[in-house]
Amino acid sequence: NEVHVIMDETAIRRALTRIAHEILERNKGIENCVFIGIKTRGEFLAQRIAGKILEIEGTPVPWGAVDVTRYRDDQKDSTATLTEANIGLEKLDIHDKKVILFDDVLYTGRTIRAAMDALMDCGRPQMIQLAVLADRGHRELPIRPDYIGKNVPTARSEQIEVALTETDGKDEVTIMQN
Ligand code: 3GP
Ligand code: 5GP
Ligand code: MG
Repeated sequence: NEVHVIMDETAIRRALTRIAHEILERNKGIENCVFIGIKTRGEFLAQRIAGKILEIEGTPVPWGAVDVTRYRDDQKDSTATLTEANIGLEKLDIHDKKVILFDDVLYTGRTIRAAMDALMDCGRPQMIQLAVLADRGHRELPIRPDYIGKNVPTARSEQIEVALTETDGKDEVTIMQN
């Protein structure tokens, strides 16, 4: 098993800073935007980029997380909940908002489809955008990310491992050839 580091701590920090600026540029600021991270690691990407935007613009962005495991197309009992994070006890209001979804790795696109399904059940966003730390290709649905940390061409047999400080004690993206 060969393991290669494709993003170290510095590369991850720079990519997230760049994405924060790209989000601000594309949306001409951050008004009316809500960040939603797909659990587990997408949640921390949403939180970190919200933190960077607070530093850059001085504006807090409402952010939360969604667990879509039970919403996937390979599950029968479909329910998902938006969990509030930095916005007190109210439910994250996505109605008429520009929702930016965050995930660590984009692969087939099925998780994102499930997340969009979950969102639509909670309100009607004005728009949905997608940010991912790594895009490994192999889409099975017509889904493309708006913000990409790193494009990582992979074979299906390869596996990307994303370590984040919050969950894994360090920031590192590696690729593993099985
Ligand atoms: P995440 O919840 O932080 O995204 O899906 C559960 C975890 O398993 C994911 O963590 C992800 O990092 C890891 N994982 C690795 N390979 C795969 C894969 O091919 N499919 C899915 N669904 N998860 C994977
Ligand atoms: P998709 O639904 O696009 O096929 O897969 C996306 C989801 O599965 C992401 O939330 C991601 O966590 C997980 N995933 C798919 N492939 C990989 C991979 O190679 N590495 C990691 N870390 N996660 C993956
Ligand atoms: Mg993920």
